[in-house]
Amino acid sequence: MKTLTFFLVAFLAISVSFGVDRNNFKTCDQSGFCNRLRKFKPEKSQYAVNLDTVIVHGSVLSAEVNTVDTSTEKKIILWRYALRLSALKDGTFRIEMDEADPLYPRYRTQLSLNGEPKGDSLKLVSNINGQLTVKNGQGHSVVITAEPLKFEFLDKKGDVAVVVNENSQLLVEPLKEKGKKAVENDDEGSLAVEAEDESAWSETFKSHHDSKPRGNEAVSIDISFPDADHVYGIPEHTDNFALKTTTDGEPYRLFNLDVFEYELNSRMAIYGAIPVMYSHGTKRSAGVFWHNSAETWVDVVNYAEGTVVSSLVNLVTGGQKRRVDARFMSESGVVDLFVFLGDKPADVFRQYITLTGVAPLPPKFSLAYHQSRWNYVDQADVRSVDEGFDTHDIPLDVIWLDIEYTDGKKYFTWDPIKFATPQDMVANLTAKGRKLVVIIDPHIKREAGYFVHEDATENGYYVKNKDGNDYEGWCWPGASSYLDYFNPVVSKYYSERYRFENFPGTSKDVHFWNDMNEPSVFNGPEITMPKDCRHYKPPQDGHEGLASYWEHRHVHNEYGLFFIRGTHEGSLQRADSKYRPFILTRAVFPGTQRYAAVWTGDNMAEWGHLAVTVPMCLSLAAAGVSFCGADVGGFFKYPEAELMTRWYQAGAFQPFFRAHSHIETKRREPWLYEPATTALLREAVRRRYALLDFWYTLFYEHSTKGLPVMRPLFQEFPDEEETFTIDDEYLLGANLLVRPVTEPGVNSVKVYLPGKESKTIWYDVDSYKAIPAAGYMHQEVNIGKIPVYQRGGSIIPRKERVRRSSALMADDPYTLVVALDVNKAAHGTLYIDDGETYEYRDSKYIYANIDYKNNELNYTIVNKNAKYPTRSWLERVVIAGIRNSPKSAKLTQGDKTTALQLTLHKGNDVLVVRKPGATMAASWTITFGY
Ligand code: NBV
Repeated sequence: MKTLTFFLVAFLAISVSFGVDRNNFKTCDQSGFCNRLRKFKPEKSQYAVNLDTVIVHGSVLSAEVNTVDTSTEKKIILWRYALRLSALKDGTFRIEMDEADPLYPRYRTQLSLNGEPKGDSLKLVSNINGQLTVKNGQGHSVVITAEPLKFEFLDKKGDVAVVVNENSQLLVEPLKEKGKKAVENDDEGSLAVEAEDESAWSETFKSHHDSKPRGNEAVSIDISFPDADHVYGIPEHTDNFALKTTTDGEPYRLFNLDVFEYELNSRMAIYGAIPVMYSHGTKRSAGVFWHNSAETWVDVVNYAEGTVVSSLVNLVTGGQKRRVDARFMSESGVVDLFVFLGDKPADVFRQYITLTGVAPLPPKFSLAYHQSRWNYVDQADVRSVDEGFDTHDIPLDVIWLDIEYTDGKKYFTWDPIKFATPQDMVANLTAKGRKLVVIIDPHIKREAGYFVHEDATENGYYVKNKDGNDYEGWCWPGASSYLDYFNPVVSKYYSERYRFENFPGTSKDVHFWNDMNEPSVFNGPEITMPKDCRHYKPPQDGHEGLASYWEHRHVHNEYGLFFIRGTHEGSLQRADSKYRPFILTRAVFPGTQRYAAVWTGDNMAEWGHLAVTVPMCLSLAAAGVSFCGADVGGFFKYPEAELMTRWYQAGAFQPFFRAHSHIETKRREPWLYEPATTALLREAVRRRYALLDFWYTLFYEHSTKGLPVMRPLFQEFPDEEETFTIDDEYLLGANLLVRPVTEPGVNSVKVYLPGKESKTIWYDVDSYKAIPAAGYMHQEVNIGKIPVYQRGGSIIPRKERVRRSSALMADDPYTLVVALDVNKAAHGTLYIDDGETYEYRDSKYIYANIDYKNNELNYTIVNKNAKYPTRSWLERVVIAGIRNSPKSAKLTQGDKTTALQLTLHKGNDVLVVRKPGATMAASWTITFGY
């Protein structure tokens, strides 16, 4: 107990000192493989295709690749590899390369793909002079140079869009047996592979020893993006959205880690790792997805950046100005690279999400406002916070409970004194349409009598240490072990803990927050699990010893995904798959979006941390995770009124909107500020609720079309170069441009309004004032102003009667805001359903097109057999940008026609149609007469 207290005090002490303790985390130099691979710069690639072995069948080209010793006349084969190039639907290719006959199987990432990717046709077009050309069904080709191996991916016009192994950094380190010199035989004789290096078999970081039982097994690949101005992606980092050249410092690191008090503008690893990268330039967008779950480092060289390094490299590339090169280096796994040929930003984002899956339609409450704190201390506290929102007329959908609700940090239990009657607490919330979210972390307290621990010990459910015994680390509960979710039996056991009977006090209105799932281990190397820990691998004949388990090193970045998959499964099954689960996760990996929303972890109440929420969420959204947000107000430290106000205003326009704070910070529920500030916070939350149906429609469309909800400007304006590096503003869907104020003490901010060329008009949503796009402009911002602009040509649904929770607004009427474009036309969509079940899958929803043109506004339900009997109706239509006032308007619905009242607000040219009263359950038309 003493050790535990000492440890926790020390831990909390670190957390109040502010600033990341860099010593806890490796630099590239301190990581054996990163250091080794960064030095690997062969003059030419050692890999060559054996042309006699090439087979093209269906959508796959397969061939043997060899590394060859060219130092002698004889050209001796050093090692053999199996290569596959597959053509996939939607303009995607995949390169896979593994050892032809590895000593043990090498790990292939298991969960990130949403099923087996669909193949396209692949034809061998030519095979001459050591070059193979293949073509997919869409007219993209790949030219493979056999020796040295190189892949050139050509767009439909025949221009090179992506090159792989241009810089000869393709590498698969062959597995070897310790103590024996690895020998590969071939027809010509045999050759010993390089002499043994001691560091290959063990590594030390601080006091942590990594036994590396399989030795070196790294993989790497380099990719060039000709014509690219920038590359983006590879979240999660605190850097700008457009990635920077790394050769003058550290590469970007992808290794899920609990880095508290993370630094800004850093390439250090934090909680999430998504190895997808997109390139963009005026000519095209392209992308790659490096499908690997081991620790990964990524180098970037942008030749246009003009650094010393890039100008040196310019010499190499013949001064080609527009080009970005990248290199992915992973500690283990196989070479598995998807290539996206775009050619627009929306195409590459979609190509990635086609592989890894969309975020399913979330329950509607989860898009509303969430109130969290570490911790609401007891039921009385929860009740008073809940009531506080009502007293102060601030809508709220969810209250969150952090780790202190448990009985001594034993998950799936409640503190018997502070949370003695959780059912009552939940009932009190649900009476107002509110929900509860409780935290479940992956560490399991090693305490005799705790059922999870007993079951896990008895049945061997824990991750094992390097010697094969249950691994024991330190976390919140003290001595802890970690369930091995890689074992399907364990995963099932874990999911079953969520059954209502196994977690009494919970109901369908209680949802889950999965924290610390990197996994965080306080006394582990880099605050995580040792890499030589052992995970389950399905038993297979002949697979013994090292072949019978995976090491944590192979699966690290995927651990958190297995964990949340279990939570998702459990949340579904507890209510017979009737209700949509809501889960929040901190660790991130490709595919996470299929199960959970993501927040950006332990940020700080500082302006820089507010600003970074935009590039961080933009980058996650491009990498498939649209449901993203940051702790509103900042986790550590206390936000003074101005910062708190600006953070609420920003959060109200980001997908996941939750206030959260550290246990040691001053309480900060909105009414604890001066009344003037409380009013501003209230207003920000109310603005979120007014737009909730807009958000819900965007998420519905994400689930059907796969495009990010939060978008960089260049996704919609791909030819406008100024937008390529803008990451302090963004679009929600295609039509709402948001430029949150993230600077203190300003009364004006610079806003870029794109679309000059196409004569786009933007409407300030507060005044409906039309602003023709002309690039940068200055926007005045008093403390109440949130710079948000609606794109001309769009229609956005709103609900103006804001109530205590979103559920209470379900039947409320709509206001439609029609913002006209230069042609006096506009289009929008609206999605309506019950907000929480899966019945929409049986047509119990409404999806409508709303179109304004030729003096007519049409609401047309698109799903023909729509069976959702909404009671919502049309309360108001606002038409912005109308010059001439129509004299009359009439509504036609079914066989009924009604005359409507109109008011024109001159100056801003806004026409308001009052109370049309049409039901939203059937199509209607409003016709304007002149
Ligand atoms: O569970 C406590 C916190 C939580 O409030 C926070 O949001 C997480 O990111 N958790 C981390 C544990 C450690 C915090 C120092």
